[in-house]
Amino acid sequence: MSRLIVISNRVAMPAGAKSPGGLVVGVRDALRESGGTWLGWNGEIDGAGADSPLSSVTNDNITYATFPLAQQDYDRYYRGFSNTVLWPVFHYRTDLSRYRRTDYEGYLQVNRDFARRLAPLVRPDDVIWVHDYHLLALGRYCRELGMRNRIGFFLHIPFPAVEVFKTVPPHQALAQAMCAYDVVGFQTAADARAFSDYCVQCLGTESAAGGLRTAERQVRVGTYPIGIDVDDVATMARKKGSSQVVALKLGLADRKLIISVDRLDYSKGLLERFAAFEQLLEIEPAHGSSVSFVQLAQSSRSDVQGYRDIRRELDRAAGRINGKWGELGWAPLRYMNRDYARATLMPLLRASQVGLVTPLRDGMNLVAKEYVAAQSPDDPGVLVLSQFAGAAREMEDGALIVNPYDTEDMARALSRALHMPQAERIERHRGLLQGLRTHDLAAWKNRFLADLCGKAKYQHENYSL
Ligand code: GDG
Repeated sequence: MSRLIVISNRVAMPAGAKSPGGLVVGVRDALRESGGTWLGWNGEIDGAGADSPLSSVTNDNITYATFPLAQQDYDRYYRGFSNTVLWPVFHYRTDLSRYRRTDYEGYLQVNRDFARRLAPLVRPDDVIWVHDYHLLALGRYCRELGMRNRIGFFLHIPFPAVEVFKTVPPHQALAQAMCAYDVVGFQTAADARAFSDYCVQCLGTESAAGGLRTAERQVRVGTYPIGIDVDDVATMARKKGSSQVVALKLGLADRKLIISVDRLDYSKGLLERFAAFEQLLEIEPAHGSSVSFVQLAQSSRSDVQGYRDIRRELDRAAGRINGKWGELGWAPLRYMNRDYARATLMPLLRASQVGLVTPLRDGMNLVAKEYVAAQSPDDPGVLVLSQFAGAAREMEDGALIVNPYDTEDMARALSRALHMPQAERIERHRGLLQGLRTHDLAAWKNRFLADLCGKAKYQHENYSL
């Protein structure tokens, strides 16, 4: 039986996060089923970098093979090209992109190192699944080293429109490298189309049924919307949660709760969301003392300039809103930069009346899905969701879809959500939950692997999004 090898920038070790998120669970399940290896960076910086040995730990049928990065590789590959060019451009923030040729060379070098580390681990019938924007070029280096295995790639973030992608100077080389994979998967049909359009228009690649045809191979270009483990989230949400959840509920008294949970990232639209909440207080001052907005923002990539800037702006905006609207015993906006356990987050989502998920651009957005799964079906909260989250494609019938660039639109949606009758909330929630179960985490993994391996055990329903 062929084994699976998963490669991602970071590896989630078995003894790491006590309550791993959806993606980690999905990848581990896939690996456990067929036995396999998860290869990637261990999160540490070490002078030896590419020369340091691979360290391996085997647990529950999975081998975790990890290595450190040298400081220069981290600066060029991770902080530089991945997070100061690809991340902003793929989220349509070309203004934040800072291209440097040395960073790009470092990016390619690390992609080559990943391939070099992979080569001795691979058997001829292994199937290889590569994840995300850090490793766009890995497939190409695997081929150069003679690997003829089935190799698939999944992009977790959006793929931008052709003219936007072209702002990345080495756009041609990157897209060509992506065509070394057998399957290139995206979150939404729009992302898949943007990639195919680019290849046809700018590389002259021939389009073929289900994808593209290059001189070397048939590349399947597919849509695989990532989902969540619905029952896992629902079970966690029903628990009482930590003392922090209890304290929040007590502090709320009869006030309604609007909640947002994000990584602290400029793509998540937090400033625009704060403005919408303020507008709600302005148009309906009665909400002033009857609603609380809690924004949890787990800090991330704080050594990248764009992230430091957004953090400063958010601190300022939160202080201003509370200064203007707060009372001695109450602050309307609670903005927290901490990492919370999932066992705390899920009951918090359930305790709220509105889930406000308004990224300016997002590959999928798992929080939107977790919010719905965490609700009580008898008295569910309402999801207010940005039209620019990949999740909006699946959730437009049940969520209130908003344009995050339109403050009034968001404020009106918040008001509508806060006043929505119970029967309508139940009806919307029922439809959303059904969708979550159809496109869950197992379906995502099975559909991708079915296309990659062509095996009956990964059979799936055909659906398009
Ligand atoms: C990328 C793409 C795509 C949040 N705060 C804490 C915490 N979280 C968890 C959430 C959720 C996850 O982190 C965030 O997932 P998202 O999907 O919302 O966003 P990204 O991190 O940007 O993920 C995205 C995703 O990949 C999967 O393909 O959907 O579009 O950008 O699960 O609950 N978890 C813990 N503490 C926190 O404080 N433990």
